[in-house]
Amino acid sequence: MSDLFADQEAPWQEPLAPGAVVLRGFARAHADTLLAAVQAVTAEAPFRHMLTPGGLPMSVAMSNCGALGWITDRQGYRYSPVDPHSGQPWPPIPASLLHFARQAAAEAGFADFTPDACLINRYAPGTRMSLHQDRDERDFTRPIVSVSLGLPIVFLFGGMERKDKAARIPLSHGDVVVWGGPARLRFHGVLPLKDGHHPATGDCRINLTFRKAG
Ligand code: MD3
Ligand code: FE
Repeated sequence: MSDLFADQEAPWQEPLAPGAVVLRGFARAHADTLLAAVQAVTAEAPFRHMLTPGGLPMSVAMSNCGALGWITDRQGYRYSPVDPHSGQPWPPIPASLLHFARQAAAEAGFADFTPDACLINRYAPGTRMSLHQDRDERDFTRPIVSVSLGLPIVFLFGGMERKDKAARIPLSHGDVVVWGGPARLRFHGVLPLKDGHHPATGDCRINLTFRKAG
C-alpha cells in the first residue's frame, strides 16, 4: 500500500477500467455478518470440488445460494436451480447478503441490482483460478459484484482476448469489486493463494460473486 493512501479511511473507490471499480474496504464492517451467512449456506450446501468438463477437480471449493447456482461437471459449465450434491434447490440468498450486494452495485452506479445467484468460492493455500470469462449468464448488461474475505490474493485483470496482457490487482479482506458495462466480459483469474492466517477466515480466502444469471 502506498503511503499516499496511508491515512485514507475505507471505503474508497478505485476505478480499474471503464465499467470496473474497486470499493476498497466496503465489506470490512460487514465481514462477520457476511461470513455468518456463508456459514449458514454451506451448512446446507457444503463446499465441494466440482469437476471440470475435462474431468479434473477444480482447486477452488465451491457452493452457491440463490434461485440459480453455477455448476460444472463432465457435461459442462452452466447454472442449475438444484444442488447436484443434495438434489434440492440451493439455499436462498440470505437477506443480509442480498442487501449488501445491492448497496455495493448502487455505489458503483448500477441501480436496482437484484442478483439471483451467489457463487461462493473457497481458496486454500496454492489454489488458483486460471484466466476465463464469465459468460454463462443470460444478460451481460447486468454487473457482477465480488467480495473478498480473509487472506489476500493477486487478481489478474485481462482484456477482451485471452492473449491480452493482464494487470495484477491485489485484493484483500473487505474489498469489493463491481464489474459491469464494457468490463463485464474481460478475461480474469487469480494467482495461487499464499499461505497465511487471517483472523476472519483462518487459513483461507472466501470470494462471493453476486450475479443475475437467469
Ligand atoms: C471480471 N472468481 O467466480 S472475483 C469467478 O476471486 C471468479 O474467486 C474470482 O472469477 C475469485 O468467476 C474473481 C472477481 C471477478 C468476478 C467476475 C468478473 C472479476 C470479473 C467478471 C468479469 C470481469
Ligand atoms: Fe470469473
